[in-house]
Amino acid sequence: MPDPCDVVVLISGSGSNLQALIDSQAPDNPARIRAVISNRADAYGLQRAAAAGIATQVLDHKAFSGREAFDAALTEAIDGYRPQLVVLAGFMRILTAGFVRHYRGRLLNIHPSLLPRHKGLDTHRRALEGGDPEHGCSVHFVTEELDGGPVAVQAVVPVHAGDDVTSLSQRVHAAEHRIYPLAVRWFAEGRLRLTDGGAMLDGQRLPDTGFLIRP
Ligand code: NHR
Ligand code: GAR
Repeated sequence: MPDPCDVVVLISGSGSNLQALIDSQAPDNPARIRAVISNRADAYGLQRAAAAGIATQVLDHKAFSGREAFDAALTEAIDGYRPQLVVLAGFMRILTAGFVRHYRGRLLNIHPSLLPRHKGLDTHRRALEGGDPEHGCSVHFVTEELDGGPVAVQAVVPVHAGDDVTSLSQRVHAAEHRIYPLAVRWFAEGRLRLTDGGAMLDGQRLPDTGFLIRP
């Protein structure tokens, strides 16, 4: 068994991806969620964490003079737990270059699209309006380029005739809840890492899609 991998999870909302990560904790999984930090006091994910006995903290970005000050406080809060991995799970604040550099190679995000398609917000609506035959989600290492870091895992879901944002986002969410625990576990096991050449799994360079999962 590898050493435990301490994880801090950042959230802003419902925390269903956090729940999937909590549910994936098991004796044979080295990932250990040590703390959950939210920029919103009303994030439901804080209740999920508390119910699982995980430490929680709220850092309201509106209480800071700007992004640099918020990210400095966030860094201090995170580093208090000395994590090997920081996971963005529906965290809705863009992070400064300094923050991203500090956690280079140990910062993952899940994004609700097949990157590099549909970076940014409102991805399900854009996939529908673009007539995309397929949509999905991507786990990627966070770099200074917003939603542009190397992809670790990607899951494809079909777009069905008659889909609306609700039905499509539900299908994507179900896929998110499969691939985020998988990616976090691979990282915790030392199998997934970021190098100057991109994301690697078991010593092999991953393709631009990351490890690709099709329906
Ligand atoms: N930070 C950096 N530097 N790089 C990334 O790749 C990041 C990041 C911070 C968050 C998640 C991302 C997503 O998966 C993420 C990736 C928030 C926004 C945004 O516009 C965009 C992308 C993502 C998260 N946030 C607004 C802001 O002004 C606030 C929006 C809101 O509060 O609803 O920060 O999509
Ligand atoms: C997820 O769909 C995640 O991909 C997305 O927010 C949702 C959070 O759900 N992330 C972003 O849009 C980041 N900008 P959750 O709180 O239930 O995990």
